[in-house]
Amino acid sequence: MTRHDIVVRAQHTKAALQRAGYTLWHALSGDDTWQGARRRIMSPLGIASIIGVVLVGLLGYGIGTAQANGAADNSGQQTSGSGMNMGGSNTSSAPANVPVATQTEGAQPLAYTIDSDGAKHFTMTAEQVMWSPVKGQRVLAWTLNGTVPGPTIHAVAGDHVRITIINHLPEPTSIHWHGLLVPSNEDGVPGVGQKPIASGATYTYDFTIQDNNYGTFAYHSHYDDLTQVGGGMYGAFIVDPKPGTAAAASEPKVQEDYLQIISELGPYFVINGHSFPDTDVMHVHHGDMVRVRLINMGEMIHPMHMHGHNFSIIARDGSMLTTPEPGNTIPIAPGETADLLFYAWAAPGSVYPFHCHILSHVMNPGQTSDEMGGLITLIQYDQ
Ligand SMILES: [Cu+2]
Repeated sequence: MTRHDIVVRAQHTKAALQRAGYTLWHALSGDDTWQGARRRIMSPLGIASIIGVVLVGLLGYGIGTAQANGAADNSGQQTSGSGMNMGGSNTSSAPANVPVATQTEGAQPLAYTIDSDGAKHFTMTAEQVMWSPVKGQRVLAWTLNGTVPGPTIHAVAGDHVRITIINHLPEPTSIHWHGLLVPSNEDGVPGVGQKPIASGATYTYDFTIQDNNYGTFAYHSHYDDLTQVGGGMYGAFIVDPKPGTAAAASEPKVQEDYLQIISELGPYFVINGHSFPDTDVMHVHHGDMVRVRLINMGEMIHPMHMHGHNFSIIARDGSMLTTPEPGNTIPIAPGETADLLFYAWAAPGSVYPFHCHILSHVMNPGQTSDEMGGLITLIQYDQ
């Protein structure tokens, strides 16, 4: 086994460990009653699971230590294990040469150049960084351009686009254009339409966005998905309707337009790469119409509830609904997108939470139940 193989294997072990710890953390923190959780944990199966998790943990630690042996730890402050949180092991097996992220905000607009044939040409680099989901904690992230989420691609229906991916990951990758009606050889699925992009290689996707294919979409890795997508390799792909069309005329007129990409990142629940209290605040003014583009790139359904407002669900998966659906809670499943529209009726100075209603998803590892974390953002009325 080469050193590279050991590193890759350690990362895989880390992911398995993370998932095992995560499951146990869920059993304990409970989408269910404590009595129910305790019964499950004290059952023979529960005890066997705990022993299993501990064994996997010891194995993961052993491999992690072996590969990190002799290499200086330059990753600074790291996730520390506490209680049932397996966070300490998340980073102990991270390759020592992974740099700390130099940016703190993901989902920033991605600039492009215009090719000689008029195509909009975007470029992203797939790379690992140590990312901070919440102050004082770092996790190994698999990213595009060094942030979780990756940058936001913004285009117009009818655009010819090229997207070059430079793979600086220690393993192959590929990118899927989620919700875009592209030829199958541009769809980003290795073994179906393309070969994976090898570590160190560069690959350019090339397609034209169909005229009626506009709305809130996404992109994400489609290789070693649990590690790469779970590690942060995703972003928004927003397509505006063609100017001058009926679709463009019927676009909602909004004063504020927010994007929230929900996911899990190791033991953290994140919106745009951060857990509360470090999530982005949605600033509004009294009288604004506000759009929130929700995208779920995680592995769980999240019923997102908005305090103090009723919203209209105006689009799902990029398609406008013929009849908008009113509500104040929207369960958003893995892979789904939804566009919400609400009227900011309240007085300046008002603050309302928008949060997942599965209460174990509004906690960070190591927090007690009277603390808030995870999938919460605030709607702040500015003066
Ligand atoms: Cu949730």
